Amino acid sequence: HSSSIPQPHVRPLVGNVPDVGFETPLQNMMKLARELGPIFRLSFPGGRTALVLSSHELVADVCDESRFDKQVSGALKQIRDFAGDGLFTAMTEEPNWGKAHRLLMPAFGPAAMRNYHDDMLDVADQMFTRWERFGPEAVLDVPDNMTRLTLDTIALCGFGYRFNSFYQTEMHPFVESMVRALAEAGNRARRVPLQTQLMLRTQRQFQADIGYMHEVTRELIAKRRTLTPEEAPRDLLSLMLDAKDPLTGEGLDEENIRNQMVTFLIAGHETTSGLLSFATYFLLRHPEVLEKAHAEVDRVLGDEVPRFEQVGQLHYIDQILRESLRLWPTAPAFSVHPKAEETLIAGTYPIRREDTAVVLTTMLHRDPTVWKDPERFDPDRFAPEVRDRIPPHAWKPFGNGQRSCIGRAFALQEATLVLAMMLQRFHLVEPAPYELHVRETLTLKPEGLKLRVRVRKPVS
Ligand code: MNH
Repeated sequence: HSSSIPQPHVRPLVGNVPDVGFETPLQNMMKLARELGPIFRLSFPGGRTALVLSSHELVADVCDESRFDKQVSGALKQIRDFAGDGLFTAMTEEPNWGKAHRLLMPAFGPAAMRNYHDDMLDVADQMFTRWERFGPEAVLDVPDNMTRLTLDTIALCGFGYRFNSFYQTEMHPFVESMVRALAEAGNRARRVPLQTQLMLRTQRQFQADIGYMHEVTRELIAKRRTLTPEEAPRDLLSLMLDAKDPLTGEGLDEENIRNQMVTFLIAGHETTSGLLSFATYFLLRHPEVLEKAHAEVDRVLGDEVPRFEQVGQLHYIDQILRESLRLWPTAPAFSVHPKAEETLIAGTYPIRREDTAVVLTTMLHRDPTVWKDPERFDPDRFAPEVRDRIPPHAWKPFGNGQRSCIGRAFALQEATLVLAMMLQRFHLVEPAPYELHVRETLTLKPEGLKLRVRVRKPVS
């Protein structure tokens, strides 16, 4: 019966790898979904099978956590070479997942966001002050700026460390190592293992990048240990060093703390910087949305430095971010597998325990049975009076259930604050017509998006 699931032609040895490709695997899968429909099959070297899902009915079924669990395979499994059993790459049944999840949850709850406000403001102010000084003629690279911003923000909020990316010409070397290692992890998942074994230089570079990332985190821990308890900031790092899991009474060991730090530095900035970049892209494209957003920011913030309470009142900015995450969810897919040996998806499609169900979020978010005119950018889809009508599993930019994004509140707090400050201070100008070019490094970014800004009003 499984033969009724569409699949691109399977080639010997490499299976469907050429269909997915290396530069733009996600966009190639989007194309396949448009051709083959809401479920299709891919076969990979080593006998791995993936069912790629993009309708909200099929996705709702695999979001049933009593039958499905996160699958750590493919690129995620390769990322374990540097993020180990950190939250993102741990398997649910590994004791360290539950332990770290329970221990860290309080630091990511809505109440904890207040603690991060001053640091978020600090870094955002660095970026916007720099923009002001460059003046209205300067052409700013949006993803570059947003990446510096989000990396500095997570390092400062999480570990009390300043990368000071806005005071350097080059991005911090951690970013280069991280981007290269993430790309290699993705590529490894699509090669036959023998290929990787033959690529000696690539292997050496991968090991060097991993070594460097670990060195950075080791230094951060060592620096922290030189501080007295009174001097140490109450941040993620001090929580990880001191707190005990309420269930087992155990703390996290040093290797796991390092894995969590690499995880937060990666997961905590790539996706949020992509979100801010896409949101900026959509604002430049939609003058009527831009105008409404300026009006809300003026009403809520006036010309004051934003306070924590005000960020929660920027409802239209929040809608813009949600709609940006609908069209370009910057973590564009997640994977699950059945807990039992075999089950049926939506009572119809058989899937085995070792198979993967890939939720292709970018196409789920374009399911025409849920979203009217799905390609159109329209923040009003998330207006308070209509958002309850969106089916429960139709919008999943942060993944599913207990394995969903722990940093969701953090990301939205940061992105709302930053977008609002940008609109408060500047008129946005598109320097030259930009054609969207989505670059994939496991996450998505609008590569080459440029911006000029004209100061609107001074902020006191
Ligand atoms: Mn985040 C898991 C998307 C920001 C830390 N994140 C996930 C998943 C998605 C996701 C999707 C689920 C992946 C999977 O099922 O395999 N995350 C995002 C997006 C943004 C984001 C779209 C910003 C926008 N994430 C952040 C930030 C942090 C963070 C900011 C940290 C400060 N995310 C995580 C961690 C996990 C995760 C940690 C793994 C959680 C777990 O499995 O316990």
